[in-house]
Amino acid sequence: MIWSLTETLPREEIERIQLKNLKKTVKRAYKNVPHYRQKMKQMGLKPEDINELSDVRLLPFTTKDDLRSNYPFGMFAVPPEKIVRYHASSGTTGNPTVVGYTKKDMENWKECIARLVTMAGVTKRDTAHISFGYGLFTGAFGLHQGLERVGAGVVPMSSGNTRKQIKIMKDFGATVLIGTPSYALHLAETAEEMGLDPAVDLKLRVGCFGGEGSTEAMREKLAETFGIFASENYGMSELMGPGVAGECTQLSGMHISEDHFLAEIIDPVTGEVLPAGETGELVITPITKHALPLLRYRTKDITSLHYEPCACGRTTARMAKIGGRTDDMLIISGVNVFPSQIEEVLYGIEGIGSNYQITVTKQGFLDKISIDAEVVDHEIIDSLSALEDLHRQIGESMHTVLGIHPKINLVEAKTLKRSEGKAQRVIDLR
Ligand code: DLL
Repeated sequence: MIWSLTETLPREEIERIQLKNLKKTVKRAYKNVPHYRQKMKQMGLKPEDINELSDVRLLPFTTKDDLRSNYPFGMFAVPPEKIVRYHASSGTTGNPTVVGYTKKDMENWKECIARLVTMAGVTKRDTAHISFGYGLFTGAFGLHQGLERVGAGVVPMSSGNTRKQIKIMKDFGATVLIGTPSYALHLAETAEEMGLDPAVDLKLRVGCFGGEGSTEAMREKLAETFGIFASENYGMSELMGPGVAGECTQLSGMHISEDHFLAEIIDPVTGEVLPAGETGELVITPITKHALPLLRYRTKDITSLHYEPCACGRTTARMAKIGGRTDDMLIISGVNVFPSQIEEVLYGIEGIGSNYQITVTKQGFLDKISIDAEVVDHEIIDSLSALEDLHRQIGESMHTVLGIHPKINLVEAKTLKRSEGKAQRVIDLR
């Protein structure tokens, strides 16, 4: 099923809409965001210089650092009274990246999600169980409002409390599961532990997963264990949240809502635009955003773009699975974590040394992160209660900053391995 005929327009028509929307976005950014006006002036560029789609290449790139240095609302193009929603995601250090939405942005967001869930086969007859965490993360609210737009019955379960999730899914007869693929696998495992066969005892028929990468093997496992069609979705808070791209039943890449997002692939080192089909860093210009009109946002996600029409009837470009990132961001069960945030917390705590080690593992299907930190203060080392206080303090600070609970191991000074060259702070064993 196709939600909007826009998804099936001939290529020239899609590009005509993209150019119209791009021009409006550049004008909005230039007029209302000092950061862009200044950048474009420095480059000798005016909004009127954007006359064809390929002129997007004339525009400056935007990075997470730009959002960080304009924290919280410096990149917004509208006054606060126009904002009806805020969300945020992890910044590399210190401040999170804040995003805002106007009423129109919210309408567009719902539309993009309605397309994604329809692509996966969701209809108004479905009951959708949302196991993304509700809060500043865009995942839960994004899917929630788009599913309502389609008319599905939404169960806003949020994350955690896994056994209760299974009971509610079973009792409410959920037919659609929304969440990260790793948590969905954990749900399946827990259902089995509870003596249930997820494919028989639950009524699920579709899963819309995303927020983190997953392998084909994970998809097959999800499809088989729950007896569902499992689709993958891609998105990013800065660009909208979920809603940027998603898979149809052909499973041949994630369709991008191209009337809302102009996608490019660049060489991450030179910044040069690469031809269709080549692998590089995904750069996206959201072209209908009013609150936060970003130009050429560097996602740091590695993928490729494919423009041949899909057998499903859609003509929109498809992006391949994300093959990795160009930076060191870790995704721990859907939560973005930068090693620099961990370092900042540790360096702010008295009695902790400058050497630390982050280890990421998989326990069952869930990601686990542990942090080894050296205690350098001898008075603390000699006192059990001081050690416990320190342990608690680090745990609480990590939770405040990262939104997750890493396992903290306090070790004696000078016991962690020193590197001779670049310190390898992160060991990812997943
Ligand atoms: O994860 C938005 C989202 C929520 C998408 C729910 C889909 C479903 P952020 O928290 O800002 O936004 O994280 C964005 O997550 O740059 C990718 O590195 C990663 N990511 C998101 N979806 C996928 C995916 C949401 N399908 C960052 N495959 C992105 C691989 C993904 N990585």
